[in-house]
Amino acid sequence: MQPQGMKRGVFISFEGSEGCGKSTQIARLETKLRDVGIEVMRTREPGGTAVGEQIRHLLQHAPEGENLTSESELLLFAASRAQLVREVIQPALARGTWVIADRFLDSTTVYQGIGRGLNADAVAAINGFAVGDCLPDATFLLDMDAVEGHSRAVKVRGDTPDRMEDQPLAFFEAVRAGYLNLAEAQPERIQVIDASDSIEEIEQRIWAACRQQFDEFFC
Ligand code: Z5A
Repeated sequence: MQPQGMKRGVFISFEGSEGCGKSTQIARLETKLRDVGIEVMRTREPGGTAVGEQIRHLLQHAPEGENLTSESELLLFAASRAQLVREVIQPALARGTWVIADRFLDSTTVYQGIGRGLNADAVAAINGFAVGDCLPDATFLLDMDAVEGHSRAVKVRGDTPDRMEDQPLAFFEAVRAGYLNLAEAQPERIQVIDASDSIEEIEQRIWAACRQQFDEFFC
């Protein structure tokens, strides 16, 4: 429940394939929001809580995660998010802080549902159970060619992929198509942005969209 007289913060998520520029744009949006006096925090997934960071390690780097089945993978992503929602996101929104999420439930819908080919109804049910009614007010999908995104990511991290990154190109192409289908189905929430435009152009577009959609916060 929202405390009386206090405006709930805005919840924004960023989605897209590796290297599409989520972290870059989140940092810029955070700065712009702070500059106009809005309190803001960012989260990342998997991770963002002590439990979530352990899950992240298991999912991405730990040798114990090597034989994870797709079903276990799905449940681990969901567990990380369930913790993050209740421990971090909901309390922040309730005290009026804006939350910018580097990935949220659309990642699971697309990576586990489409990429891993898990049953869509099961993924939707588990996603719903994990987040309850905590859904983003707006989502920016940074869309880009999978090969280009991959080569950007390699430049940052070097050529040693973690467990999630170590998939064939077809996996990432399916993920991209899955994201675009999701955006088409939910145009009121998900805005597609061409991630191959310049960093500055994308920043301006995201800022304009936020100013327009959440104008009551900018008086
Ligand atoms: N995953 C999942 O399967 N299911 C789930 O439910 C969740 C996640 C939540 C998390 O990866 C992995 O988990 C991810 C999905 C899966 N696996 N994959 N593959 P992560 O958190 O380690 O990393 P990531 O989310 O994939 O993102 P990233 O690689 O860190 O990239 P990014 O944040 O989107 O991009 P960036 O760091 O801002 O930019 C990359 C480089 O490009 C950098 O040098 C920038 O300066 C440059 N850049 C950025 N924008 C531009 C533009 N516009 N032009 C030129 N260059 C640019």
